[in-house]
Amino acid sequence: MNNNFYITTPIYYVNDKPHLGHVYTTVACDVLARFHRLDGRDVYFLTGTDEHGLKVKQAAEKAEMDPQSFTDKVSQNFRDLCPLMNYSNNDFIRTTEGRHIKACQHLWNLLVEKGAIYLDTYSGWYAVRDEAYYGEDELTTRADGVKVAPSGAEVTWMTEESYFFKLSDFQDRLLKFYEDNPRFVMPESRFNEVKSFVKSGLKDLSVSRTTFDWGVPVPGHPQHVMYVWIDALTNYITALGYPDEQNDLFKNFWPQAIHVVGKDILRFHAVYWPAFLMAADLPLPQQIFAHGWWTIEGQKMSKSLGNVIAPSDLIARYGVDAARYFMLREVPFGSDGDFSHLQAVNRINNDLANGLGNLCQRTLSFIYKNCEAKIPQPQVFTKEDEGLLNLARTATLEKVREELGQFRFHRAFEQIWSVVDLANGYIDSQAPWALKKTDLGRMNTVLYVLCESIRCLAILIQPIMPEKAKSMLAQLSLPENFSFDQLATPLQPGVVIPQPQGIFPRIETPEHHVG
Ligand code: ME8
Repeated sequence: MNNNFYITTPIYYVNDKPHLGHVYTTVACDVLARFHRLDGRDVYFLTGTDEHGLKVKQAAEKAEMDPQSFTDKVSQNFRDLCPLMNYSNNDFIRTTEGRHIKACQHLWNLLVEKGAIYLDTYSGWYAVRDEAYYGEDELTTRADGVKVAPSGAEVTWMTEESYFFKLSDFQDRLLKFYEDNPRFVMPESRFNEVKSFVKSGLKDLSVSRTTFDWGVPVPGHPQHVMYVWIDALTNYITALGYPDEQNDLFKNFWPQAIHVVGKDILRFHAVYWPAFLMAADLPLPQQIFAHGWWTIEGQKMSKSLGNVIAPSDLIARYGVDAARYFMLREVPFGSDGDFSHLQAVNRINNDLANGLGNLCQRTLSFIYKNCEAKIPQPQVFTKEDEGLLNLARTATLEKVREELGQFRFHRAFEQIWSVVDLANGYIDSQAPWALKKTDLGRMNTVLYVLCESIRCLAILIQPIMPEKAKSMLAQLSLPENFSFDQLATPLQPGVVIPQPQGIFPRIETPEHHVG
């Protein structure tokens, strides 16, 4: 396995405030970034904002601001989320930065040099909301007679002089590449959609606009700005120092890139982006994962419905770590999910308060009260003790690694929670409170095994719930931040632990909140 790991989120449009959907993708990437760092890999994790294009320009006009001041303000909302949601990103890129404009123009010139871009005129149905042209056959007519794209966005007829990218030249090369790289797009069902789109024939892609100026100017032809997607996709290499291909970041990380995106923007990442890179003779990313879509209590998230879930609301209700856990535990990452507060409360109370929280509280309070607050000295381990210790110290990490390698967050968390369940069952069956009266030596062994399980659980949950993990480690008088190879370093008996504090509070049911 290569030791470098580069993971990216989409860069988010700054036409609106961040919501659950944006947080979902970035938290998923953050969990992977943290996991791989703790697993001993060199990680580079990138997120940022997409600040050009007609959609952003129109949002700025609506706000009666010039586009740059508007994007400065809205981009800040996304940047402020990084500490709030505890993202461990190495960089935050904005497409209005000088380094990015330089990278886009360099790539553009290269594509012109290679004969992949030419000038022509373009007419077609354009959806501002999607920043995309659609074919007549893709449109439907709404009850009010307005034509709409498959996404529901209204389209208008546009004619403009435009540069084109020779996408049609890349059909065979793309199909060959897909065949040679059967895990390039995940999940597989989405990869099949991509392949059939490419097989159905690729038309050249209009890659410049003259009808507005909020974009990267085309070198030597500044009345054209670059199509926002050619601009946006380039962010992934700008951040690694492109066009300086000898830069260490670029050399080490670019060929290892994994792009995590929502299913809405898979085509741009799995078809257009690889074609641009092929045309420029640049290496392609390793993989693209397209996750599913959140609806809110059965409905699309939208401002007009007033059902947009703001990250600040999630944090206020559940706390950052529980919110991070819930989003990735509840729904398989490639599938669509429906968000409801009731589900969130049930999941958090069940897995965190009753499951992990209860395990810590029962074990550590018992030790605090009955063992002079000291980690007990174990005696001989039974088969059952060894079973739990082995699951916590070694077997679970291997399973988690395997599941996360397939982006199966929910299954990875299930593996960790099988340790929680086993340990909770163990405390019940071993009943240290009864052993206290009959066999102090055995009681100490049981409590030690439980402390070891808690220690390993704290280490394993670090990528998902970094703050809760720190609190758990502190309750065992351990410092924060353990890499996974420290799973094998057992607790020292005799160490004094602080008075236990509840780490995973129960959440009231939503009805109580509303009142
Ligand atoms: O498309 N459920 O930006 P964007 C799940 N700038 N994920 C959601 C979601 C939902 N309901 N809503 C949004 C763009 N997302 C371009 C990307 S990349 C080079 C350029 C997430 O602000 C999901 O990751 O519209 C989706 O792909 C992304 O936000 C779209 O963000």
